[in-house]
Amino acid sequence: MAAMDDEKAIDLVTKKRKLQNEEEACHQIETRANLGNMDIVGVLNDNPREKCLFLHTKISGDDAVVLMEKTPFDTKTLTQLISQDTSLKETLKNDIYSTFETHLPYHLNVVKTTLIHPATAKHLSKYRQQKTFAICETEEMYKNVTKPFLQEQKFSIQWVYNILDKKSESDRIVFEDACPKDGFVLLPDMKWNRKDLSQLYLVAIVHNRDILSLRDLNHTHLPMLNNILHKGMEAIRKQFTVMPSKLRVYVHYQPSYHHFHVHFTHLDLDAPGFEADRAHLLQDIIDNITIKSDYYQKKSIVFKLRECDGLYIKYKESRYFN
Ligand code: G7M
Repeated sequence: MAAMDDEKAIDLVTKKRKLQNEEEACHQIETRANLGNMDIVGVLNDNPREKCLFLHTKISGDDAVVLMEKTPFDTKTLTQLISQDTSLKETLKNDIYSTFETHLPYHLNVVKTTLIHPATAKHLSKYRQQKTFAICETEEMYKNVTKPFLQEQKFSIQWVYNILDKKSESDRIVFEDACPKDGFVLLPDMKWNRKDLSQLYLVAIVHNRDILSLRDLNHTHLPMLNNILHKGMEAIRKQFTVMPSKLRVYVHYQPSYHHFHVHFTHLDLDAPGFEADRAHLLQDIIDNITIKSDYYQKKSIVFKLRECDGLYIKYKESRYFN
């Protein structure tokens, strides 16, 4: 009887391994099919601390950007992580200290890949590692340099319109207020894997298509801003049981895409872009505008630019550069 059970167990293990191998083979073929059709042009950024690699590639002659980042550990898979399926190769032993090169089971060793294809010169510049410089933009500098630059450059925000028109990502929408003036769509940011709540990252995109950035906001936008803050937090509480006290809600200046949107991230998330020279808390924005309607038209705003950014080049050519 015991021998029969052992046999069955072995049979099951063999079947499971076979299935896993088939799954692996299938994934590998898919992966090769996906990445094998591109040529590597060069490395845009290789960041060991953030464990990500950004590549410039070509697909059928078109530029493409491939963003690869190692995914965080998932504590739900601990029993699979600390198991005999994880193999360790010792690389150091000294007294009570040891280090290992670790090979995780296939399904735990995941890299998130984002593909931008066809990519524009601005995409290549956005992901290329570069020196950064702080600009203190006054009201006059915004009028004479930044705004004309934004109006002349054409960085497509088609992805935003696709979301608002329900042509893309409509199945991911967490909440919508459809009012054309004060409404918005709340959905997961492309950066979030939608699994790990401590990495929670959503973005609220407004229906109003006339607001380029923070600079355009005044008291007429208060109903929209309050809507986003309160309805957005409530929707996240309901859907993900993440409390408002665990959220960071902010706006980028300068944003990458000039259609007004608000970031909702988990407080524990070390998200790139919440530094003081880029993130403006939505609550502060509401308070500042309530106190003074033209606060963001008058205020000097400090932000950082990278040396290849078109706007930085414009500033370098301008009389404001020193
Ligand atoms: O820096 P800025 O405030 O413009 O940030 C724009 C945000 O939009 C970033 O956090 C991006 O990860 C996110 N994002 C960009 N694209 C192209 C998409 C997209 O196609 N879908 C979604 N859901 N988020 C995006």
